[in-house]
Amino acid sequence: MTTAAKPRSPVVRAALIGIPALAAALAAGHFTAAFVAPGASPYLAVANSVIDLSPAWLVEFAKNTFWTADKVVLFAGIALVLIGLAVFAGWLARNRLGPGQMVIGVLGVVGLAAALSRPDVGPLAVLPPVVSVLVGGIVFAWLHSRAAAAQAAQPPREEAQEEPAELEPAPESGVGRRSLLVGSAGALVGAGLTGAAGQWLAGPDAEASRRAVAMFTGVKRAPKPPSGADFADWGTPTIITPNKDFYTIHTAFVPPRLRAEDWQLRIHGMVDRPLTLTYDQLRKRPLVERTMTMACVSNPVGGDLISTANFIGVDLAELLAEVGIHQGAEQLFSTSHDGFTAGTPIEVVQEPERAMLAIGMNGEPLPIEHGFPVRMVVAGLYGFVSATKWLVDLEVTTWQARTPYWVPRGWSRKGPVKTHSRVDNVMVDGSKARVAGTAWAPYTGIDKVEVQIDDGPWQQAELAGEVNKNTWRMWRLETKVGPGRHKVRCRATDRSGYTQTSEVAPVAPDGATGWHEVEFSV
Ligand SMILES: Nc1nc2c(c(=O)[nH]1)N[C@H]1C(S)=C(S)[C@@H](COP(=O)(O)O)O[C@H]1N2
Ligand SMILES: [Mo]
Repeated sequence: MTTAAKPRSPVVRAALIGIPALAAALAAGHFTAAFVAPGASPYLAVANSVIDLSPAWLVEFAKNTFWTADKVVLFAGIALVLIGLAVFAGWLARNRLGPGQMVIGVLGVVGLAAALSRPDVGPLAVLPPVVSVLVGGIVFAWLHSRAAAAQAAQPPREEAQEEPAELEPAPESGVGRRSLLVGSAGALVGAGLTGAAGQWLAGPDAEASRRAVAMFTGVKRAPKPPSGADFADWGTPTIITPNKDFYTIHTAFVPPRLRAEDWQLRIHGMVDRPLTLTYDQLRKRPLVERTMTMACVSNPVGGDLISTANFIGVDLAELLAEVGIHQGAEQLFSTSHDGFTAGTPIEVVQEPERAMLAIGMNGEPLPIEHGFPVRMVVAGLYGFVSATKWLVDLEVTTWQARTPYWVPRGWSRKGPVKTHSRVDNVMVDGSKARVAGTAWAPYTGIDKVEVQIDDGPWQQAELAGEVNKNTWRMWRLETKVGPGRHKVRCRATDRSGYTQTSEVAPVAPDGATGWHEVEFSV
């Protein structure tokens, strides 16, 4: 038993009470949510609500500053705020338990509001935050009583502070001191185990369902890309992007984990014969495979938020013909299980072989983060107006009647992919530069790519073979260069005769423009 122990500082004591109570609360809520509604896990619900309530400029700033780490930054930011509040609650409770419990109550109300506002949960969503508050409150009170027991063994504080010169090392009881430490550590370990169990329980379902879906049979396969369709040895990407490298963009904090067995798609609105499809019904329809390039409107000039896959699915125009689209319909309004929505021009999705409900990607069932079990993919439109993942509802409607997710946040209603090109690589060999890159004008097709070194003449690049007009196209050029520093830029012309403008536009509201330029030296 140490008698020379210094009294614990009030902040350390507050942290030892508050942080384990917080961890226990969140873990208990997460665990409960695994049974009733994974989206109602208080931490995740708050994070998702923060994303939804953030003003457009902040989301944009976070995306531009942290790129795909924006979720990690948000995760850490919320954690820091919560830890601060937990320590504050512990400090408020330095004399009496009540004021500290108040903070827990307020946090509980925030968690409850966030959970209930999630679009992908039912009324049982009240349970996880309520369990959080109860468990948080109990653990808080329990640690508080341990701390109080430790303090009871100390001499009265006032005396000690009046006569600092005579202050002996305050003999806090070793037993009491250890009691709080042991309690805190125990609560933290318990929280960790409970949280992990919740994660495990909520997690494997979707992955198991995805494995059970396995392969698709009777698919009309896409033609193999012709040999020489990429210039990968010159530094371009391959035509097909492996699933693990395919860019990923979604507003959801964690991707919804749906099971194919539970999935249903409602097709309704301005249609003659509304329809509800199960996964089995969908996969029994004629399946086609198409090589398609997808691009994000947030892709900056020269950026890599663009990828290509072999998507397997059902032709959307055929399905819509079956339900019968009314005169005057303008928009196909698609809704995700997580509440995200997109609006696509109805005439675009009625074009044959342009839009699909995809269930497979590069020979596998859709990966969870790319929309398992079903997503939309439309050739030639940015993802934010067309590529709804975890698709659950299709409403045929007017532009007026429904406003999709990104529109009030400052983005455009319409989003045709802008014709673009990018320099992927420059290899210098003596006095020769070998420049290679990618060009895309999905649904129109690339006609020509030109390359300019410094202020020299525009030279026509060699185009690789075309896979189809919906897919990106690789180009290369070998040219003589003198010693020194150089700039190389490129511009594409599509099959409508349009040549990329040099005018620079930002990504919002409807996609960046400008020529991509790269420096190199010889
Ligand atoms: N449910 C849902 N679907 C979504 C989004 C989203 O935020 N939520 N983002 C869209 C955007 S902006 C793009 S660019 C594509 C990205 O699809 P990917 O992640 O498979 O590349 O998905 C689209 N579908
Ligand atoms: Mo996007």
